[in-house]
Amino acid sequence: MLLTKAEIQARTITEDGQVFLQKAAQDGLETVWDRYEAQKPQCGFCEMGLSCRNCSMGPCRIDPFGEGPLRGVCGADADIIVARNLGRMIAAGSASHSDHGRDLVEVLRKVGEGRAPGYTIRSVEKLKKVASEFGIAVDGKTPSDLAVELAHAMEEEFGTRKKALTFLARVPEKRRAVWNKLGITPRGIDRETSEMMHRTHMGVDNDWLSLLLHGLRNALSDGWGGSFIATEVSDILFGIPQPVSSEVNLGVLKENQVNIVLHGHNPIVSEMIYEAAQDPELLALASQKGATGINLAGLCCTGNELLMRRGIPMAGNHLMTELALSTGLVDMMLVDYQCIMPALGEIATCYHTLMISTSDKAKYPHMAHHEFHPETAQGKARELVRQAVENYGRRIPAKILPAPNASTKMMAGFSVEAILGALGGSPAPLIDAIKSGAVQGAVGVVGCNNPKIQQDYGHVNLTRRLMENDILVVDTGCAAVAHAKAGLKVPEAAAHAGPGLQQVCKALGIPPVLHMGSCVDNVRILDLAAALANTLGTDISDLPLAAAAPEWYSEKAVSIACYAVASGVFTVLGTPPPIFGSPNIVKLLTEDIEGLLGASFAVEPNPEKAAARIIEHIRQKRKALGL
Ligand code: XCC
Ligand code: SF4
Repeated sequence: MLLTKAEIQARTITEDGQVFLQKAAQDGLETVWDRYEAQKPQCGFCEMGLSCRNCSMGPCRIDPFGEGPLRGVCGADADIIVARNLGRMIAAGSASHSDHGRDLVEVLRKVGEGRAPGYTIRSVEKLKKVASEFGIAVDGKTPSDLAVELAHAMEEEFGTRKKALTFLARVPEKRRAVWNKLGITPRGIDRETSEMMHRTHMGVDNDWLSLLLHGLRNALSDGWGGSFIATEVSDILFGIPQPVSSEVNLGVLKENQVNIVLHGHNPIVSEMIYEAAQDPELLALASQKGATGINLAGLCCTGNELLMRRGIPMAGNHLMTELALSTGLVDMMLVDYQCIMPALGEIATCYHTLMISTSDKAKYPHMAHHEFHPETAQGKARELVRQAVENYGRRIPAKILPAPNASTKMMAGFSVEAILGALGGSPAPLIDAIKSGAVQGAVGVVGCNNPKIQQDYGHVNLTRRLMENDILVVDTGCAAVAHAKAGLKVPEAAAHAGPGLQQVCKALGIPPVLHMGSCVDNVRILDLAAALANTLGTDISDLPLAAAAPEWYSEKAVSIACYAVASGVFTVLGTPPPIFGSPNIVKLLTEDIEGLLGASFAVEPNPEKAAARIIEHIRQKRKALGL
């Protein structure tokens, strides 16, 4: 059934999204938005966090109006049930990032052992730096030896043998004291997740405050542990991102080239595909088939990883993943894991697209499974790129619709190293700009798309307001792609910033919105915040900083938001988390937690109002610093 113009516009602000929503409808596809409509009304108990199925005496639910049951069969009340549910969301998010990190550590070890042909150490400098942080003597050792030693040391981080995670050494003293006082210093990465699952089993931790405190510790084990390892090891293996120009939106898919779209999160597979796509033999095959080249494009965070390091263009963010297929131009989509809708495989059956899953832990309906392992990844990548090339000729002309709009230019690659590089090697110029007021503060705008919110509306409007008020925006994940599509990630976009920020951007030749990477790369933002605080000898919570996730959907986003607040950063969520069934917990997280951590959460779906709150927060922080 075709959609009306109003229906389409209510779903997304993006031009390509609007075109391909109609194309998908014409092709008879059911999209994430249709399935969301079909789910309405969604369960009110679950929305409020008041349902529990943690054991087989249940499922249970608490009546928020006090007319029905106020306790589950075991006796758990609203506070306990909401806290347990939130705790399990954090555990799932933290586990996802951390398992991603572990997979990279495995590759690092195998590279060192000479068992991962095709992979190498691209940043020996970072390898040495991180190895030193782990107490490994680096002098006189080969990169291979160091890789093995560092991998072993990192494997230890996942277990229980440490009192605190190694990367906590980068955290300002004052912040560590806060964590020690509250008893939330993260220990082993897996340990905190495992303990969360234990605590939320029936009959274990039934004090909602104690559960939530452990939730923060679990989230910190992600932020300063699993995700931190993921980012640092990715840099060691694939290189530290440096500023790079690229393009974004469905216009990056080429009619006359073999289009391979890479979707998911972990760069392990996509980096090998990137290498294979340069293979002269495969390029020759492509031209034999009538294609002028092999074109890679990214979706979600696998896309962000490739964009940051190789300048590979982005086809889109989370809600574009189905619509990308409806162009009829995708010859192969390769997925690894996380945020890959299980609907994708079936949608692809409408086209000639080959759908390939690559991880032993992530299989999907209607996808061919080609498992990648470090030992065999190089050969596997060539085999799959060859298949994609051979599939080029099987496109169905009647189903092809190239994007009517040109792709939008963007810049990416702003690792902490790159930002400090642009500043001349130290954070001092940024601190000076903040002191002078040219830059009022900095905000991380991060996270997903969610069909409950008009696609990209939350990100783009919040970010525009912040820029206009001289607030530097750093971003990651699908938010970063939203900003790029809106044209905010080119130096010329500084024209839309306030006068102070405009000047700083012009002087440095940078956009007002800096792409810092994928979702695990939110730790780059933490790292930068910690470096600023350390330079000033203060705590992160003293700085004029904030974070926002205007359109978040995933459990990983819950973990990220929790480690941001626990690290001292005020965080505004656009979609409401399932906590409103417990007034006690809402009060704790939005008010009282400030006294414990120097930061709190806010929930504000309206981006204009969210911007106003953040601007006010930054004003307060500046005032407290005497600025
Ligand atoms: Fe995007 Fe990272 Fe969210 Fe997934 S979670 S929708 S930001 S791809 Ni990371
Ligand atoms: Fe019900 Fe308690 Fe079991 Fe949850 S743990 S399902 S509230 S009995």
